[in-house]
Amino acid sequence: MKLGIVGLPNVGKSTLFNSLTNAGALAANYPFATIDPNVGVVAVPDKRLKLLGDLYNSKKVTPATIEFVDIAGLVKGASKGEGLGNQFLANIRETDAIVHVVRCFDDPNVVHVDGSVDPARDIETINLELIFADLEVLERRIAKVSKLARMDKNAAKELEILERIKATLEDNKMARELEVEDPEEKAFVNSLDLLTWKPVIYAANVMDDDLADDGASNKYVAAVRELASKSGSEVFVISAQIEAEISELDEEEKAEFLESLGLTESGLDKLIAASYKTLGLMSFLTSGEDETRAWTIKIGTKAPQAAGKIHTDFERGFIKAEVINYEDLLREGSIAAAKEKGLVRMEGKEYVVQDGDVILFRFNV
Ligand SMILES: Nc1nc2c(ncn2[C@@H]2O[C@H](COP(=O)(O)OP(=O)(O)OP(=O)(O)O)[C@@H](O)[C@H]2O)c(=O)[nH]1
Ligand SMILES: [Mg+2]
Repeated sequence: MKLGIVGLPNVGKSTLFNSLTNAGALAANYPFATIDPNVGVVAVPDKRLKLLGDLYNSKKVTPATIEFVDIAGLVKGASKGEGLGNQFLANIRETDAIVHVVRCFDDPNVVHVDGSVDPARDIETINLELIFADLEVLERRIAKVSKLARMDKNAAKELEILERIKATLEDNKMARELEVEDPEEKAFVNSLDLLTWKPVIYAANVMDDDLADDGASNKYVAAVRELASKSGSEVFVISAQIEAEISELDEEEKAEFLESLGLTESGLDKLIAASYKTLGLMSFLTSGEDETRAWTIKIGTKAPQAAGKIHTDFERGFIKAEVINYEDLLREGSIAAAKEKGLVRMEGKEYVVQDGDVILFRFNV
């Protein structure tokens, strides 16, 4: 999973990015790969992994990961070259979702590019720039496809969809507001990598005081929530500054610090929960002496396709899956004990994998 971070300049994107990549690396003792200073890989915190790894005496425990991409802030007119322009948007075209950081804190020491804090206006500014960037992509594509459309039925169909998206954007709406039911059409729109087609998760960046009640008494957060609810988007409240402090702590200190703030989870935990929810994702686990590992799949994935996440051979040669619920396994203390109680099920091709399933795939190639 890959997430791109957008927002106005100086709203806390890099502060958040740095603390997430730092914390994610620390929390699971996973060496985050800095592919590029602005791309970070974060381990998905999952308490089940360590316990399961201990049970199997695994040599290695591998968490699921999320890749974050941090880009420079956009300003009004970015598509026309204002500020640093929108040259960096290409870096987030190939992401699964957009994290839109919105400033919801007052601080006279931190300059706001538009002179005041106003989430509704700020969100609109960014959304418009994303719309303009997508329009450029569409116009180029339309120019190419329209030449073919007279001769080719497929191209004609593509042109029709492209025109429909263009009209939506010209109406100042995000592409994702367009209803696309047909799976083939959907796949085509997906392939365009339009920024406004991707789901968005709003990160409301607040002062530490606003964390305990989840931003309930912050009027800026209320404005973000109102806007987000119109498009059914997730909002999560964070303090990038606090997150930066949390990222310096070890697990135990982190728990204490969170408690002192009246919190049960960090911003990273919230962001991951919001992204899994937005993208309809869940995890299953595999465990053995060599490795215990978490795998991310879409909710509703059947056993052979889940196996294919591990290796294409597993999907091709799928025979069956030996499945046990994580909690059952932990309670029984070993797979042998669980088998005796009949808690290990043999599942076939039609089995829909559940969150927290521990699976051993049987395959033949
Ligand atoms: N008070 C306060 N200041 C913050 C918070 N988050 C970030 N800042 C400050 O805001 C300034 C800008 O933060 P950055 O994270 O660099 O902002 P950015 O969004 O990456 O900005 P660009 O890269 O210019 O687009 C820094 O001085 C941060 O210390 C916060 O939660 N509270
Ligand atoms: Mg930055």
